[in-house]
Amino acid sequence: MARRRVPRAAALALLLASATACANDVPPVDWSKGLLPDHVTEQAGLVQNLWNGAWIAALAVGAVVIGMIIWACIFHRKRKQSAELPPQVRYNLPIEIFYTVVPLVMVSVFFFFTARDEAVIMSTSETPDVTVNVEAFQWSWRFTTEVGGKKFEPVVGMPVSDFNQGPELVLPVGKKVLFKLHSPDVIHSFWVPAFLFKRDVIPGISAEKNKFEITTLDKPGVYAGRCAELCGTDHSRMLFKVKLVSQRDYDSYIATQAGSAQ
Ligand SMILES: [Cu+2]
Repeated sequence: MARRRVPRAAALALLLASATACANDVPPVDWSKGLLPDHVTEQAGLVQNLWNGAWIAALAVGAVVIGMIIWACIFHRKRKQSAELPPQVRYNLPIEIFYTVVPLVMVSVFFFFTARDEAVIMSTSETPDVTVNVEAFQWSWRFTTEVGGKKFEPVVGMPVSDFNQGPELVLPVGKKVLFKLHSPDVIHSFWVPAFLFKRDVIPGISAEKNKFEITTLDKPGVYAGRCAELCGTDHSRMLFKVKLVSQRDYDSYIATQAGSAQ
């Protein structure tokens, strides 16, 4: 009886594994829009797809597992009072291989897509349009922008209760922006929910090593930013805002800033 079920179970596992593999190729799904914030970088699109794919795969696996539990509960109940044990399947090599291989396949599929997307998300180009040096300190942020060989006066913040009152980081849409992160005191974490990305800012790790790059989408607006690592008394007030503007608005913003040639 058990032996007959093995090929069927193996076929099901194959189907599951291939369904998991396909899940990541589907275009961005809108149903999750209410669950993750609307994103404003190209890289965040990959994160959104990865997240959707992982959920679809997890739901498919969950549905099969719960279905099998319900099936066993209904069709394999103890019907009559009897001392006889049902057929035992201990030391069944095919089944043991099966339930070793299937989870390995599932984990490998998750790992493959995660590693593939992470490699893209964490890559930096040699030619960013804007470089932002981010200094996270107890308890706010200092943003120093470099554009076209010029370095501008830092924008420095103070602890605030509303991100709109925090330091403002102005960025142009449709451009490559390189962030270099640095902390003089304790561990902080640079987080803009609309980037679907956060990164720890660790004292002792140079900004040259701790960096990431985004390509902003054409979505002008003001987006909240915060510290995502408990860093002391005013951690919750370590808020800032990212303002995405058109290139023309960005040029006039830069023109009003005091800067120095590098
Ligand atoms: Cu912090």
